[in-house]
Amino acid sequence: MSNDNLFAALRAAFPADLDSVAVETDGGLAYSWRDLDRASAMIANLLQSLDIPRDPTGVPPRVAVQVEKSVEAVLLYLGALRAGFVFLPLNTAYQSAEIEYFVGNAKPAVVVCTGRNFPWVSQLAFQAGTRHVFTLNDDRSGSLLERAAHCSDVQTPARRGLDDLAAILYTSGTTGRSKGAMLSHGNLLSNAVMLKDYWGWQPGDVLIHALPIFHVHGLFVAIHGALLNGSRMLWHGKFDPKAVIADLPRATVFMGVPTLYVRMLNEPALTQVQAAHMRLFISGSAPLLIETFNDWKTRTGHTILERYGMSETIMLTSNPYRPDARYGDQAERRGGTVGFPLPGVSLRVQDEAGQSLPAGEIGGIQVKGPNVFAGYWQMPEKTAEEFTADGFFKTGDVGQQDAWGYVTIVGRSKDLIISGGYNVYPAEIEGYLNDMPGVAESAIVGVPHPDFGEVGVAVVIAKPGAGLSPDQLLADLKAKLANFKIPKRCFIEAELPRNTMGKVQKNLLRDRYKTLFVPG
Ligand code: MLC
Ligand code: AMP
Repeated sequence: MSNDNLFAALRAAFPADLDSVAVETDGGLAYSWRDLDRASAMIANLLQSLDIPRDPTGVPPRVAVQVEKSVEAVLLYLGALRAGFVFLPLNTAYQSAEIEYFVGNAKPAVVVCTGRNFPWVSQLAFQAGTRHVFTLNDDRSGSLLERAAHCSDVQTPARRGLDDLAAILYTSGTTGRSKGAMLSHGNLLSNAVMLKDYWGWQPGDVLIHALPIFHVHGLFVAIHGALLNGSRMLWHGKFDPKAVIADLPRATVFMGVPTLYVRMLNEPALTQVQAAHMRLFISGSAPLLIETFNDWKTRTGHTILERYGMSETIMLTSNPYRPDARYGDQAERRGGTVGFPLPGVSLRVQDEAGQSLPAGEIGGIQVKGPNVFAGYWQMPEKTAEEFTADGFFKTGDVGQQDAWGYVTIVGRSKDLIISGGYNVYPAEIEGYLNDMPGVAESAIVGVPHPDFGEVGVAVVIAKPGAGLSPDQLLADLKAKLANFKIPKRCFIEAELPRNTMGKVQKNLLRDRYKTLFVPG
């Protein structure tokens, strides 16, 4: 009987020479394919040896992970897949209130955190009923590896079906409460297998990995891509434009959010000669400005391939790597668009009344396919709201599809700011601001920013007689929330603009502050 555990498919793609290098780090370490296999087996055996009471929901145990980027963190991901556990990655910037919510909501059997954060993370985890808290640092120290060192390096992946849960990715909700998108082995595997072909992965490809590994982009799209192709990764612990440019002659594939491309374009070392060995530059997670797309082509001779995805769906659309027969031989990578629905993905654009719109008309983007998640963790009502009666997922993105099939995203119906590829939900931050002494109400809007694409700006209304300091409000927020969520500026105003229904007119605020960081 076959095993649909995603790890089994990844393992089957390892090259025959297990002693060749799989990952080379910017810290000078090299990991062979055998190392990946053995170390992930040891972690899987450790997880499977733990005393974990059976979950009343019948769902396999969750392992929540908030650690700095390291190859060992990838080994933990692979080990969790092998063990049949559900992997739950968390942004390293999250602070205690955010972590408290995630562990309380997901009830992980195992939590892995950095040694530095162990005192407060373990306290929150134990309070939430977690029995096992391990540490893992980016210098290969910590109790996880110490314990795993005593386990066998041979392991048979737990038997899993395509619909079995493999990962939960939290994406913040419009009401402020984060929702856990449940991704199955089948969701992840089908998307990875399709992308291997669509993006023309070749023998000898080498991927530069410079993204965080707690989101779809860095964890799934990049890592699955490389592993499924048996490709070496050049591992960057943190994105540094100079270091990535220096590695281009040794690599063939790079994946980044638009901010990474903008920062590399600021470096004189980025030239056609330096990029000559590269095969493919892929961008996604946030809109790529047409200027960035054009500048990149001029500077490097390469046309960036832009694609579009979400935590709930992994990859949905992509510009073509090679001429796409379905759309005519001429189909090219077109800047400002996110390309065609990927093979197997059905995409339609609907108006608010639920009518499908013809080519060229703007509406809500809805999708269906083997990559689309099963629903939000323990939120059946929320899940039902986000799916149509005929099974399409409402992405919350607004766009159009032209007569050729190219999809263009023009906006979002969800109140969301995408800053440097991270999602920031205004409702969450407004909630924190509104709870602060002296604050009557607040509104957070996104405005254009040359580096992050978009950043949050806070507009705060004081209670009568209260004296508020914008800097103090931002400092108070910083004490509570992940750094990237902190508005870059704060203004105290007399009132918020409202329409006749009393709804805050965020478009007017966006207009008021749109030239704060970029010239008008
Ligand atoms: C850091 N800061 C940010 C920020 N990143 N603020 C807004 N938006 C961001 N994205 C804060 C820092 O905390 C710091 O605050 C200040 O801004 C300057 O930081 P920096 O040193 O310039 O940031 P850096 O550490 O270099 O990080 C920037 C970055 C990083 C672009 C490298 O944000 C990043 O890796 N982004 C990629 C996100 C990603 O992988 N998204 C994929 C999601 S998956 P202070 O106060 O300390 O000065 C998805 C689906 C799909 O969306 O389709 O792929
Ligand atoms: P996340 O919830 O972090 O997975 O973010 C998903 C959101 O990122 C999508 O719903 C889009 O709004 C946005 N996104 C991803 N890729 C692109 C892209 N290429 N262009 C514009 N927006 C994008």
